[in-house]
Amino acid sequence: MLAPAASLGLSANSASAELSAIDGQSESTSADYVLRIAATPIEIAPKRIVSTITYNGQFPGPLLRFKEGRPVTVEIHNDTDTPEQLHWHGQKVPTDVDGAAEEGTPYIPSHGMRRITFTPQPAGLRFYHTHNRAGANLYAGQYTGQVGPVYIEAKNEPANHDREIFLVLKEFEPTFSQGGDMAQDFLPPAEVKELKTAGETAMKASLAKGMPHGYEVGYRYFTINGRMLGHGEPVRVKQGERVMFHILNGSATEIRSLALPGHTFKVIALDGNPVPHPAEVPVLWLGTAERVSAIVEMNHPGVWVMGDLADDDRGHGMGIVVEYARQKGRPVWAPPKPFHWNYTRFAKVDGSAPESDEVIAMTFAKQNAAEHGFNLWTINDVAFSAGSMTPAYHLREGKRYRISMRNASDDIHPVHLHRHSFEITRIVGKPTAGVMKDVVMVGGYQEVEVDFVADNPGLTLFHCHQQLHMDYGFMTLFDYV
Ligand SMILES: [Cu+2]
Repeated sequence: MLAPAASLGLSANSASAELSAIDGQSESTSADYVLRIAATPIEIAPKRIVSTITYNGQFPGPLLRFKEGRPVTVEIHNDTDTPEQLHWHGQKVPTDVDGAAEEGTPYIPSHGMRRITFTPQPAGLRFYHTHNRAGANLYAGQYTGQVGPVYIEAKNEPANHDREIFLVLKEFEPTFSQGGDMAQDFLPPAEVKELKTAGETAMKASLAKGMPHGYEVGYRYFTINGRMLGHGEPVRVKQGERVMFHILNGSATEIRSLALPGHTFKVIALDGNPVPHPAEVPVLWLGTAERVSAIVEMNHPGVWVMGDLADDDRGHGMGIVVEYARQKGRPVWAPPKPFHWNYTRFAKVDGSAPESDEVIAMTFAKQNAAEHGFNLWTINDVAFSAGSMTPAYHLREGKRYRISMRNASDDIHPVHLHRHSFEITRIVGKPTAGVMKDVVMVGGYQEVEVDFVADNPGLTLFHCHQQLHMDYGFMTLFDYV
């Protein structure tokens, strides 16, 4: 799948001066990986071909396998008319590599390229994706097919499974609607009355003024690994096999679920980080950009649909067939029993997190339809401005910070911190410890606390990973003093 740089005949003059300045390497040095950003057609089902922007002409982008701590050089070519950012999601990398304009990463110039060298870390399931703002443009940012998985092998990679399969969940052909978002109640209920009152009061006032609901995004097609349900290669398994699924929600905006009738998922890692207490669950829930690594023991022969719980989304493609050897017939779907997705299920038993040195308090709020019909999002009443890009929080290296988040909206926000991992320390009204992540879903009118150690100096972006939310204000910057 991956062509070594040399075989693509890269000429010395294709490297920009800027690149030489960044990594100081000679232009004749071969890159370990080459990624090429371009608009391409992709076939998501027979004769159903969508136009999107991809990495190397395929969706998902090629799986990049790195070894923890072994430096790699990646050349990123941009064959589009728009300068691009490629973000190494979930990795502890410097700001000039991370792939966020807000942190000062240089753009990959339109019809140009950047060559970067970095040391992959930490081990586990990561990914790469565009970090461009899309705003009202549904052909930009992560609405496109610019998503690909990364797997960083640990120095002592455990082999507790027979094989591994990567699944990337992704929708295509987005459109706007104005009906308000559908409520999802898969998180344990833990609404804070004061937050609910604030959110509902603001919404009522806006609607009373005659405002419509702010725009939401819906999709026509749903895929796993770029194919609609029934139109890709099935996952072919044998009875008794232990299959490790590495699952990535590559959506721009959607929270996804996944179940396999008659089977359970033993969750081993969240966002690539091993959990202290692996546990079996009947269904997985993944906010935008979240990853789950889970082992399924294949002990229920048949031909099954592994799919999203939402009938409509599954009916429009969000699923993949799992087929046991020597089994025939139509793939069967059956919904699991109602189940609450709770990160603490995988947390330390009776463990407590270290004290933090400082608490950063944040309240998230929505101003309904306030910006040209789009909801405007604020953190402590401030909507992030791409114009000023002023860091709002100043960190000291080595200190442990607690971000105490209060969500005064009914939406679930998959909140993401760049270049650092965090530990969930309080959720659903209870203290917890040991679950390390880089995205956490903050439920409607709920509170979540996460701790991180400031161990990677430089500008650091914090934002909701829902593209509509991050593009309309839901973002802030940390810097180190
Ligand atoms: Cu959000």
